Amino acid sequence: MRETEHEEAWPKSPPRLGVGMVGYAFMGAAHSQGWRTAGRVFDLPLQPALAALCGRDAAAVGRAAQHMGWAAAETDWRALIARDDVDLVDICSPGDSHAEIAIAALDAGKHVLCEKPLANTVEEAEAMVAAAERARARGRLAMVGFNYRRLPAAAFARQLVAEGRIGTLRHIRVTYLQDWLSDPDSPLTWRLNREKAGSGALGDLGAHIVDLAQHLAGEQIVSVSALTETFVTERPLPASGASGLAGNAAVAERGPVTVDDAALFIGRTASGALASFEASRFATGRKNALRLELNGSKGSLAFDLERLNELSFHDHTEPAATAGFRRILVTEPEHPYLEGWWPAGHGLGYEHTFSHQVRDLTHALATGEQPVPTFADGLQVQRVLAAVEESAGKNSVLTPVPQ
Ligand code: SOE
Repeated sequence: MRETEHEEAWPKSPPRLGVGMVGYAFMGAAHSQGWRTAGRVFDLPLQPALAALCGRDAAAVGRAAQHMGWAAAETDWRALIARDDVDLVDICSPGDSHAEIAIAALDAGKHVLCEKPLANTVEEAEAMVAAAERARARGRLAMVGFNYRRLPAAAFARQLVAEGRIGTLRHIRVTYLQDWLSDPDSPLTWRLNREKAGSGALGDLGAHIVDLAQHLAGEQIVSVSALTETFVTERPLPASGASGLAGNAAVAERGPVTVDDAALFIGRTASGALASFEASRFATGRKNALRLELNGSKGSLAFDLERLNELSFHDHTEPAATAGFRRILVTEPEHPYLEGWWPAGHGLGYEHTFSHQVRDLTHALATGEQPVPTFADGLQVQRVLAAVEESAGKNSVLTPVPQ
């Protein structure tokens, strides 16, 4: 086959996008899956190259790099940012590192993808937004990784709301429930330390449901009233070799839990709709149960992460005799993101949201358009979380019931 025929048959590979990632635990593994897979499913305008993985423990990060498909390993994020083969820095480390790494990477001329929540404080998030604005003037872009926006069912729900299919929004009702901390002898990990994590269930799970609710509704939460609780106030230190077994933990040194175990808050949206949110790590039996319902004047939508290929839709304009919630199987080629995957009915999973995140991010980088959610979107979520903590601190929401 002559050279030109070959080129026409097999288009050239798209330009390389060198990625450097900080952190290799759960989110690092999930993001690696997205970076490895997206270019094999979608026609990306940039081809991600897993250039380098960064972690403090040289042996552990070396093993993780080999296992997850990264070409090199670094033990200092500053060295990662300085690499010429890294065009984008993906931050999958605990929240206390997000601001320092993102600002340094943007100022060094790299694009940035930062895991949620954007930062541990509003002040840090504001500094990150300023850095993103500086960088955008130089053609470098930043995005925050609220991956649940990229579930096909969630993206399709947003389309239906935007088309007016549920009419005027009246209610948002969303919960995100896990139970991995319900054992009081589970060790005191970084997620239970305010300096490392910023907050507990509120920032970890609450950030997701605030962003997702606002994204689907197409409007923001403007006021809240809240309760938070720490059910278990101290736990065995991991260094003491404690396990989840009561016997070992009984002798292990214990340390204080300095974040919330659960948050419960209500709020109003800009249009006056009422919203309720619940985030807990103590909902025994619920493993990763994000459930959302929007009620409007013309209909309702409901979603359950444990049935993530489905969206329930009630069209209230239908005759009552035949109306009711019906299940939409969100696997048709015309549904968001499905064009790259399997025929109708074969279904996707949690991990696919990270490939969708890479697809959208690479398209934005290639065209120079701002990827969403932006750091400013992340800052707005941080402000909602801060208002929740302020309200919970006042305990203003509780009126004693006369006994
Ligand atoms: C918490 O356990 C967690 O890992 C969150 O940090 C992630 O953002 C969520 O997608 C799954 O649960």
